[in-house]
Amino acid sequence: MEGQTVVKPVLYSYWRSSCSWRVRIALNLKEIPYDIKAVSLIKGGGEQHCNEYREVNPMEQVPSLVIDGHTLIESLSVMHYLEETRPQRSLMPQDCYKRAKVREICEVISSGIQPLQNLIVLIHVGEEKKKEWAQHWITRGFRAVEKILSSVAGKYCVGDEISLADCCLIPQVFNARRFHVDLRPFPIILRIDRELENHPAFRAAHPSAQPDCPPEAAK
Ligand SMILES: N[C@@H](CCC(=O)N[C@@H](CS)C(=O)NCC(=O)O)C(=O)O
Repeated sequence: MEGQTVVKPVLYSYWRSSCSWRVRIALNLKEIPYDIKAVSLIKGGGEQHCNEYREVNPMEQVPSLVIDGHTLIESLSVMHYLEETRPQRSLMPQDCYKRAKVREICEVISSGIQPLQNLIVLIHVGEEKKKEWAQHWITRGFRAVEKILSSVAGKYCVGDEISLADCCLIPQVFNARRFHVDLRPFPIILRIDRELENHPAFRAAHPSAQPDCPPEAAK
């Protein structure tokens, strides 16, 4: 793009946020360079609630992505924007049925699991009950994901190509482990997690590799 200054996208992200992690994976897979602006979900009651950040993301959540002169929120919507504007290394299959299954897995995770174990909900549930609560909802959602995968998984969630479904699944497995969910009933989920744990794009997006990861949690 001669004569045009290419501005690097900026991702508002928190190291342990699974939704930020989804977008980090997609950016890495598509080899889009980006800068990170860390938003601590913990410090001072959560920087996501400060006035300045509310202007960026009225839901007071991460991630948000500033790209092409726009500010975008909602991880799935952001990943679809990347897919539509940067088709290199496609993260959606060509086949319509497979595309539907990718969206289905993304929805089960992003609407049916993650919101129920999100920080703001766990604070409301209370310290005493939060582990059991998170385990219940993650297990319930993973039962559905495992069932869907049993008919569509190949090497990855849908067939043998990495898709947006994998971008959503891997961070959710990390959260499941954080809450000590018994993952033994989910052999396909575990196999895909193992398949992708050493993939460079996934490794670089891992919480432990983030600039705001506290030293005690860094690998
Ligand atoms: N649907 C949103 C959910 C975003 C979300 O829940 N983000 C979490 C971190 S993974 C957050 O910012 N939580 C802050 C809070 O609960 O106060 C998306 O996919 O981007």
